[in-house]
Amino acid sequence: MKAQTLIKQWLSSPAHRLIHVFFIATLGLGVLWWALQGQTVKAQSNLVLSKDNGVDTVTPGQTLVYQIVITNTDSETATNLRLTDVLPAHTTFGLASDDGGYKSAPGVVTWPVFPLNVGEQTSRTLAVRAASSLPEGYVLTNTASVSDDGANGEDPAPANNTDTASSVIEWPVVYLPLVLRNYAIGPDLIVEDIVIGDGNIAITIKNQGKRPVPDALGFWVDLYINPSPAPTQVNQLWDPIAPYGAAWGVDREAIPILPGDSRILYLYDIYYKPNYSRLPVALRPGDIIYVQVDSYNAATTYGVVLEDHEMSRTEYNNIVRLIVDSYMPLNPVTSMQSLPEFPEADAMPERP
Ligand SMILES: [Ca+2]
Ligand SMILES: [Ca+2]
Ligand SMILES: [Ca+2]
Repeated sequence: MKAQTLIKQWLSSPAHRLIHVFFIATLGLGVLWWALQGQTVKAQSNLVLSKDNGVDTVTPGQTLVYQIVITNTDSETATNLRLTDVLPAHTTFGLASDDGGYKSAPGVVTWPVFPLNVGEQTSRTLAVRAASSLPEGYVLTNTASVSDDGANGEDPAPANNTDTASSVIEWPVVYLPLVLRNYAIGPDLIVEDIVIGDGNIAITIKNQGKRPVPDALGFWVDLYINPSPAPTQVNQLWDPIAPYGAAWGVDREAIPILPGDSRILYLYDIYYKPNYSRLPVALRPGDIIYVQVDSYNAATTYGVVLEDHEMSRTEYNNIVRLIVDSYMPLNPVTSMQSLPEFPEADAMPERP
């Protein structure tokens, strides 16, 4: 009983309470120290890689330029960084900056190793070309990865050492052949004006295209009076389809014709070909006249002058139509001096 009493007295004494508190506090501090110790941030390097090519869609055959950015976000220098990029299938390697090299067997681009200081950022550029046969909706996926030699500790977040850029193949809305057609650049001859008066017919032809009408070969202009059927295309001479008509060989000093320039042709002028013409005594109201410029060349399907619309196969604009509104006698050839001064030019496509 005496011993029990002594223990009770000790347990309830202030000295015991003090020791008890001290013991609990020491234990708590120890646990706290242990916990903090486990969370202490170790010195290390954390590499972060990001990759982008700036586009979401790409047309077949287009070149894609990828930018790969690597950052060391932690507190130690990273050494001997290895950067690799796995090219997407159906692409062709173009170039890699900073001496990057391509090995076709695994289809991987690698760069020479490099260090990256704390907080430092560096970038590499890579260009590849998408195959021209890729279908609409195909996804080109390109992944780059970086790692260091671990000399200053393991990367604490390896997931962000890799990044992928994806681009979806999108065919152009207007297909390539059509684009080329619409952008054909060449000469473009038109009949700008026809004036009937003073016993004559004046025909203004113009090159409204962006290239000169060349001077290598003269071209024909045909005039059709009451043709049936109406002329609609090149290589329709007036005489098989009209009772009357006329022809001019535009050659010699009339060519070349620069963009925007015009020439005026008259009945009986030096380009008029009486041998290939037959005119009525007079034009009458209701007569229908057609004029076609660059009307004939048996060797081609476009005449002599390959015009922009003939390259692009767009609307043919070389024929105009006119209805005569009043009676007008046509002057006959009055003198030989209005016939060609030069022998028949041989630089003209021969008519049948
Ligand atoms: Ca990382
Ligand atoms: Ca034309
Ligand atoms: Ca033509």
